[in-house]
Amino acid sequence: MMDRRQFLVLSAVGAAAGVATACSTNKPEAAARAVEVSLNPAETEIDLGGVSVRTWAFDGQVPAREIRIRKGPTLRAPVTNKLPQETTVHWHGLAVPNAMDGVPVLTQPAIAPGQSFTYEFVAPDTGTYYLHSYVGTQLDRGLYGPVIIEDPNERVDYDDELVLVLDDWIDGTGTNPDQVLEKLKKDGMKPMSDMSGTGVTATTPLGADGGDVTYPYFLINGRVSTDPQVKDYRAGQRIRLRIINAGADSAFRIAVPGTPLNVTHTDGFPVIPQTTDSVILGMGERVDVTITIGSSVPVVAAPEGKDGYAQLNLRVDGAPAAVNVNDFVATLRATPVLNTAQLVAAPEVQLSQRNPDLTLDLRLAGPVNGYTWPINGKLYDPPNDGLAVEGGKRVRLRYVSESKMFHPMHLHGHTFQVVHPNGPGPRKDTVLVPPLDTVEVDFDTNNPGKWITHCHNDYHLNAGMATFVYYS
Ligand SMILES: [Cu+2]
Repeated sequence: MMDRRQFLVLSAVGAAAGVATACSTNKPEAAARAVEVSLNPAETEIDLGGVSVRTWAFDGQVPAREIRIRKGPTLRAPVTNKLPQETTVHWHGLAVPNAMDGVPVLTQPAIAPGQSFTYEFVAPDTGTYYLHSYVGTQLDRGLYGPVIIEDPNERVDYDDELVLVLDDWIDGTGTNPDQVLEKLKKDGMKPMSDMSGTGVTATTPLGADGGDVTYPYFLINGRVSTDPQVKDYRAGQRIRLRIINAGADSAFRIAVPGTPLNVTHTDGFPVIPQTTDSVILGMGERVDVTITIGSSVPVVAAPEGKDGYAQLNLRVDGAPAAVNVNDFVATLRATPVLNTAQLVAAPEVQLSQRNPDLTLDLRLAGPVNGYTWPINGKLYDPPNDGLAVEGGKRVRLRYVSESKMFHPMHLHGHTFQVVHPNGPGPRKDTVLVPPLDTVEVDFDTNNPGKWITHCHNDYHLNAGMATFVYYS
């Protein structure tokens, strides 16, 4: 085991050195090293598995090449913008210093075409994260990639690990995300007030409305389901799956036929382990599960309320999988599914017990006036309309949905703790707020700055569904 992990970390440093330099500072300790990874967003041609698209990506890859470092070293990431639009990079889920958060206007001027900006920080927490562009609808192109912060003290109880990045794909298929947003704003959406109910049931926890965009393809690790990625294993191996929903407008329910998922982490932080047959992830959420491989099986990710699915094949001893994926997806859709907000943080990462010093209500509405998604009746207008809080406090955010659509709500710069009726829920940075439901989260104001909180539906965000808290 130790050999494998040492190899993983060494190879990550080697990969970083391949594009730039893994350099040492004056200090001899390993912890003082910096790892440098350059990111070059540019227009490029990508093969999604027999489907060729012209899109925007980091260094010609979708997803971007994995960044994997141990907790400790400084990560330095010079970004050179080769796109025709301005851009930034956001380190989703990582509580970085505010100036490194990548939110235009709020934390930095966007990087103009041809210009560079260097992100540099020490990742404060271990776990499964990702980076993505934070300008316009660029997230719904190919501008995203996994970021794994390894725990040098982690007790290893798996043989291998596999990162799975889920995505909904439309760019380069005759339209692009900017055109999709323009059309949504021009045509508006039917107000959902005339629908009789939300469609929330035991088997459809996010309601009847899966999203605003119809996607021709759903991807795992940049591959369509008709030509999926194949990973080879031996029977009996325990595999840790790190699953990231990098989609823009699609929640996914994930399952492996005949294989229990042992959920160990959500949004990077450990939970009291729970076994489930399937798990649902909103956009921006992550989950780590371990599975024990029996025979060849696909990993299946079915977009909530939409046709189609994404797939990756786990091949055991070279044998093909004997699973009808269409039939499996139909069964999966008709079965209750675990929402990671129901989990409980592992004791070592629970917030200290403390009553909130301040509670802020964020009323989520929409669509109104065609296609806008206000919070507390206002559309995002930085740097105006922020919510003042104080440092050193426990703040409770109440996401109060007055909308008949689900919203994955994300807070930058902190990992909040979901509030359960009888105690702590999981530590997370993105939480599913089902239609007409209220979800409460607590966080400590220990990372000063202006921190956006927003819906991680990229089209809702671009239609105003954001606000920010600020403190010094
Ligand atoms: Cu939303």
